[in-house]
Amino acid sequence: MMTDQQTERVAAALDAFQIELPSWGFANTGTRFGKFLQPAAATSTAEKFADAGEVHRCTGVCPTVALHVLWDLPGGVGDSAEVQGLAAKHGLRAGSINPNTFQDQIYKYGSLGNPDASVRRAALDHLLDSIEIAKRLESRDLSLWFADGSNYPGTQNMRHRRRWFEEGLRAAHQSLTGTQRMLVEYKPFEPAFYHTDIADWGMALMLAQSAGPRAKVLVDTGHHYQGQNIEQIVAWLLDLDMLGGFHFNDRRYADDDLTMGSIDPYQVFRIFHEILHFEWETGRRADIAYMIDQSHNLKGKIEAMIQTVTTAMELYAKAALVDHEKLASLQTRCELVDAESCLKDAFSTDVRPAIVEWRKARGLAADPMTAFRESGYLGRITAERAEKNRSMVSSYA
Ligand code: LRH
Ligand code: MN
Repeated sequence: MMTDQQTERVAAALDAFQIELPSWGFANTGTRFGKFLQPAAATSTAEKFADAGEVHRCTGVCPTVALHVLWDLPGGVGDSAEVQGLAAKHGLRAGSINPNTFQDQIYKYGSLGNPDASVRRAALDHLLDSIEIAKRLESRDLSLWFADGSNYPGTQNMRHRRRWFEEGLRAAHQSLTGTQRMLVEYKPFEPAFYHTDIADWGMALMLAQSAGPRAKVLVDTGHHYQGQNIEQIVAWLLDLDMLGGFHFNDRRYADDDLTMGSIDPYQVFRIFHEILHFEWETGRRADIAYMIDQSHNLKGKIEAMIQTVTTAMELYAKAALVDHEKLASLQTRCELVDAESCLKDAFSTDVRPAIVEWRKARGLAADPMTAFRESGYLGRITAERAEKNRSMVSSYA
């Protein structure tokens, strides 16, 4: 049973908690072995905002939607006004803007890291367009992931590519204004399988620091080698004031993009703990964008998103129950077992009743999944979209 004081701590934590939904999480996605089409899947940007609006209606904590420029604004800057209208229509705001420098044929040998200067220029121009889109949508974060790399030893000069990335990111940074930030995401491999130009947190950190003060590092939980201590990377970036945001998902093997907390919920808890302990110790809120980055290949896309958001709330609430004062003194006195128990006790606390109270007190549905299932929303969109989705191709090749 939780104490009143614990229930208040959960409520205070959730009042400050928000997590951003990826527009692409509502679309038909798959693997290189194909994709299984869902009749209710979203194909248009309007449908993605509608589905995100439904998730926000049911959960109350995801008022922003991450947008992928080529997928959600195929018309580029010119689509900004329409997208702004869609966001307002569904009680949402445009979130992080994700340029796409990996799909176009010109990017075969890379984008900002391509030996061909005209391709590097084209990639930079796309980043500058994306920054303009962010300005028009009043969205703060430019979220940068580059597929750049190579597949075979000796085929590319990795030093030259490092310098081209430094030049490109610096040039993009110069056109950021106001409170805008650029978040540099790293990934060890895929689609490149010999070297990736921004392969780990250190490379992302150094490129962000050389780009300028508005550049921070984005941690995608799926972008780590097996056994890597992600919360230690988080602790370092926090302490260096270089942690800009997260792409949450879960994995067993590689960048599996499974639903957050489905494989290793304690991993997410340990990450949230490092952040909340940092905020307790410094007395200041870490300026972090919590975002989801998943592809729901088999689960119903909206249900998977609601499941993810409720899991994120539970793990964040559990981390808010750690007795930071007690822990700090136990750490100083190297009382190992009792220190560890501070985390395990919090993690094993059932916070769900407190979260239901929190929801009721804010006029939200006690259980988001039930609210969604009883809303008839899925039936409606299935009827509207099934015909269109049936005509889609499902094969990879
Ligand atoms: C790359 C990545 C990146 C996105 C994409 C959808 O693996 O994590 O953040 O652009 O997934
Ligand atoms: Mn990501």
